Amino acid sequence: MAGRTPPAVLGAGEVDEALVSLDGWEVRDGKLHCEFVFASFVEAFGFMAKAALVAERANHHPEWFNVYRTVRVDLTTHESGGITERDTALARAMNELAG
Ligand code: HBI
Repeated sequence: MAGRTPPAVLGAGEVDEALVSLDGWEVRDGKLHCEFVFASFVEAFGFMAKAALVAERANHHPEWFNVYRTVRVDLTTHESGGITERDTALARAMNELAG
């Protein structure tokens, strides 16, 4: 949101700690990365639609790539220049949406 102070970049220890409870996520190229595989394209796209609403509400948006029933997601906070609690929060919300 305009005027918000960019959140602090998490240290490696803080990211590792968050990853313990973020099933399927890892750090790749300095971003939180996950590959979701759904039963069908419609399931994958439904997930993306729901995640888009969560992202828009938080004004924090994923980098993602969809092919058929796979959705690859990379999360980073551009304005902070690294992984922040905004990314771990969105990752957590995505895991909940994916079931
Ligand atoms: N999404 N992932 C991500 N990282 C950002 O830094 C970011 C964003 N969405 C919107 C946003 N920043 C805005 O707050 C700024 O572009 C103004």
